[in-house]
Amino acid sequence: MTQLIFHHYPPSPVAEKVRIAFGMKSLSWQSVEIPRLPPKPLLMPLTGGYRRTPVAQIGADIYGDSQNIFRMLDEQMGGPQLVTGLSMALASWSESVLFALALRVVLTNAMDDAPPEFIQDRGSLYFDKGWTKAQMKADLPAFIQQLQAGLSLLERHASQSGDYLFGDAPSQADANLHYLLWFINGRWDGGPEFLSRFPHLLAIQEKLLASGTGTARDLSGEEALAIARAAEPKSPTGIFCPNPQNLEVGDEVIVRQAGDTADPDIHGKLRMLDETRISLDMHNDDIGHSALHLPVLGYMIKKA
Ligand SMILES: N[C@@H](CCC(=O)N[C@@H](CS)C(=O)NCC(=O)O)C(=O)O
Repeated sequence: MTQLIFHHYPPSPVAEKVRIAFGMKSLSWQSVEIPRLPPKPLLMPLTGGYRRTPVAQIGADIYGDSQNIFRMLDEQMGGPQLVTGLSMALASWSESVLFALALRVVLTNAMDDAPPEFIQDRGSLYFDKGWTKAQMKADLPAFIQQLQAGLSLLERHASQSGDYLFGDAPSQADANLHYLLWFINGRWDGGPEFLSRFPHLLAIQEKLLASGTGTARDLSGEEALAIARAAEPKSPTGIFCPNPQNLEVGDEVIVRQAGDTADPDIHGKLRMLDETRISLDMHNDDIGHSALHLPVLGYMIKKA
């Protein structure tokens, strides 16, 4: 049986970014469906409070954030290598710029119909403090314009890039494109017409969709916790990069999402630090010892 466990919910676009990578690698995986809103009682013991979706698990090693999950897939799951320095850089830009714009467009359009607690929660994660419905609606055309500008840069590139964004084989860069298109197309009434202006991007997405999302088998949240409980973390420990904060293995550290968001602080003991990943040793009454892995880029790391 596959050891790869994926905690997600079907409508999550960031989870879709990873599911499409499972297809690129033809992986078998175990699927745990988590709630769209906190509380997430069967996930929190694994993540020490990290609440974003998706999360990947191998035994007692827990991987938060899609950029980190892509790295883990290449390191541990075999299949074609998907990540390059440039694909990671593109992932960062597509999340911080394009996905942020797409979220504004989709959520502003959904504001009058979606459950208020959902809009409130996502507003606390993604929008500027003090945002109002009226302001979001008034700004909508300006955000659509920016989204169009961003996608048109990728469209211009795709018109000359070959079958995929980085040539003849799919990579993380294409997954970063796919989740944006999937989200805009599926969750905004005006999405299909808006996207029809980007035929080369849509052609890449069609090829990705044809290769699917791998083979999934359902697993309950309780089973996933039992797997973590029965395992010990297997990931490396040590400091493997220049270390401007002079952190040492075993230091109590706090990691939080960069920016002014409602995400909680994550507390743990430093297990491993390299250029792009921080790993924390966590201890929890329910599952015992686990390791939480988060990216460095996009996260503030501080000694507690
Ligand atoms: N940087 C994170 C962003 C993840 C993210 O914002 N995911 C959305 C779902 S698509 C989320 O966590 N929403 C709040 C939630 O699920 O509780 C990543 O790449 O994984």
